[in-house]
Amino acid sequence: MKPRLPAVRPPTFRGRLHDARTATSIGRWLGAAIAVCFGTGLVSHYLQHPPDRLVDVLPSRPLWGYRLTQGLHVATGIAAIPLLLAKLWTVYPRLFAWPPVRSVRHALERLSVAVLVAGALFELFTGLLNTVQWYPWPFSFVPVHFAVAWLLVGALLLHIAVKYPEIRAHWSRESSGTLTLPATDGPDRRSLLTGVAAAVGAVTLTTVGQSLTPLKAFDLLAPRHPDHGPQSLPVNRTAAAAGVAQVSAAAYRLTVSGPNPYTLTLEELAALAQHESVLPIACVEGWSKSAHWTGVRMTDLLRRAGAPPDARVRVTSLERYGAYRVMEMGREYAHDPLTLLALKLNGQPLTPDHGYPARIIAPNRPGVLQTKWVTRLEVL
Ligand SMILES: Nc1nc2c(c(=O)[nH]1)N[C@H]1C(S)=C(S)[C@@H](COP(=O)(O)O)O[C@H]1N2
Ligand SMILES: [Mo]
Repeated sequence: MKPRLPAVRPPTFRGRLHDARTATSIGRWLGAAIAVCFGTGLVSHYLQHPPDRLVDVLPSRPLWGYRLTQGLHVATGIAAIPLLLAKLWTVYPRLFAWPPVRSVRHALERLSVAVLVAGALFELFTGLLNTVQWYPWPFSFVPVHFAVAWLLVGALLLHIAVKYPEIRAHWSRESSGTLTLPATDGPDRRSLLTGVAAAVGAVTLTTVGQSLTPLKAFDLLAPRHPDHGPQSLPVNRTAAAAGVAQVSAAAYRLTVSGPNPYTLTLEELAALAQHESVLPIACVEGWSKSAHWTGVRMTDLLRRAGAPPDARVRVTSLERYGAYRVMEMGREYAHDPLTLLALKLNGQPLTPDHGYPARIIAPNRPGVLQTKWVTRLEVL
């Protein structure tokens, strides 16, 4: 912070914990976390809600792609919480500076800061509550979280542009020498930064095991543990919660519509060529886990219906209501040999909560689109 108007700065805020060097140090980590969170958020959004012209080009590889990007999205969002709090604490004396507006540049800066702070608090708060599936607000999460992300990134770019001279001046330790402040970091700043790093490390270590399974022993704070659930796989929405009654094997039918429509019983489905895929469920809420799936290749089912090799498919669940009852797959997913209508999980028939008798499992795909209790396929 260049002490441009030193007379109005309350003396209690002269310490190096509230200066521009500290704000820059924390700000660049916060900026990096927000950048990764934004980029991976875009990936997640377009995989879940692709515009029509993207549907057929969305790649089904790498098969761990969504697991990585969504794991990073949630991990960087969580890490950004202590970073944002520390950054706000560092700069808050400036938020109450007087006079509130000194010039056009200053007004722009304050406007960008207002949008930036509100946007960042909103995104991290709604994102964190989404990981525990708690929605104490009247709007729907996805479109609003997506829209405010753009607002936040716009405000961040404006902020960086307006602050560029200060950021450059305080980027490295040596540059503090251009100020009237001492050139070396004192123990105050160093201990603040160490404390912030420790907080980031602690929240990361106690949550990242929800998707980075080698660290699952430390997963104490995440809402899901990768091992907790039937067949050693978490369940996002149980059959009871989805209103799907116990499906009887005798009554179940898979109907496939297309040029040559057909219907199969469960026995007939199980008699078709079975294949195994090792693929993760990667939930948008941040947990993910790999599993062994056995079932019929989607591409075999489509070929049998006379589908052209670039056909899309619409998948419908037995679930009566709910946002994930119907899902569409572009051609890359539908014709990937790893994409299955799975009947078994880790060698056992699916439990009702994992989608008995049949569910979709496809590579590089958000968990919400791995439809459970599948009863209908339509060649599009
Ligand atoms: N029909 C249907 N399929 C669904 C869901 C759902 O609510 N209804 N939830 C999805 C979500 S959000 C996830 S993360 C995965 C989880 O699969 P699992 O419960 O077998 O782990 O299932 C998906 N399939
Ligand atoms: Mo999910």
